[in-house]
Amino acid sequence: MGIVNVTPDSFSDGGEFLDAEQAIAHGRELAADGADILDVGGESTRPGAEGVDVETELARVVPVVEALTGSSGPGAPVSIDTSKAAVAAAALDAGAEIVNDVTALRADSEMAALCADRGCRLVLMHMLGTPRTMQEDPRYEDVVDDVKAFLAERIESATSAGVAEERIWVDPGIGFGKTVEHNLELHRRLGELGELGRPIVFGSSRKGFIGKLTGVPPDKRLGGSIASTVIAYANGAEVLRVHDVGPMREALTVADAILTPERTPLRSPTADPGASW
Ligand code: HH2
Repeated sequence: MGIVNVTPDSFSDGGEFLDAEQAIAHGRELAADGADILDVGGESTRPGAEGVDVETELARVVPVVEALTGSSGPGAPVSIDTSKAAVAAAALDAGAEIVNDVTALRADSEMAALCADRGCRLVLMHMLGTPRTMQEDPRYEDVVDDVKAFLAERIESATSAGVAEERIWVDPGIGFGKTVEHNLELHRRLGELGELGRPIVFGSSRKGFIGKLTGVPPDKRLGGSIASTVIAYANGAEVLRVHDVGPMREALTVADAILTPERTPLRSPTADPGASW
């Protein structure tokens, strides 16, 4: 899942793709690099972020979703990263197929019915508190058990509102109300979320815990993001939400070959003097 942020203030690429043309070009590039899904978002959820109003978010995302879907799009399904039902509805109308709601249907009382009605895929993510406050001393009894119980309750809430269970994906919400140790524990014990019986989405790309471990700024966190994403994949994540699709795809292809050899066909490397190694 390649990230297309149409925002002025996202933590790692804020402002880079605010202009619709730039965001569309970026989405096409991510698809060409091998993204299977493009996740378009018009509101930053970084720690401390203020929300944006619905008109602003609509104006940012709808032209981008329109251009990246349909016959002129690059062919990867689009997900809309929003917690507002009006934005999700407009994005679905424009061609999006997945709703990625970081509040897991808690922010907008219309969201569950919309997703049930449209039959779209739905990502339910764990977050402790709100983006404005979530990093102020987050505490858990046991982070993995608590995240799992939360997601089980949100699945129940979504299905009782009419969302088909097989359309739901779950996400532990790396960085959303978690200390470095909470994030690391979620990597180590990610397999326990498999007991929810739904595909796991995992988004650690360039996030703060990598900076705290390595001391490097967001645009230099590729190495740390690869380590985190590969371990999440090895521990059961099926959808990896990332900024750097090309290098991540290569890392996951190699990881996949090690973990499941029968699934990986060999390719001929271009210009590789070391190919016979
Ligand atoms: N993380 C961010 C946004 N949306 N959605 C899911 N399902 N999982 C995540 O971990 C997740 C998400 C935050 O990252 P980013 O979009 O790069 O930054 P910002 O919120 O500042 O735009």
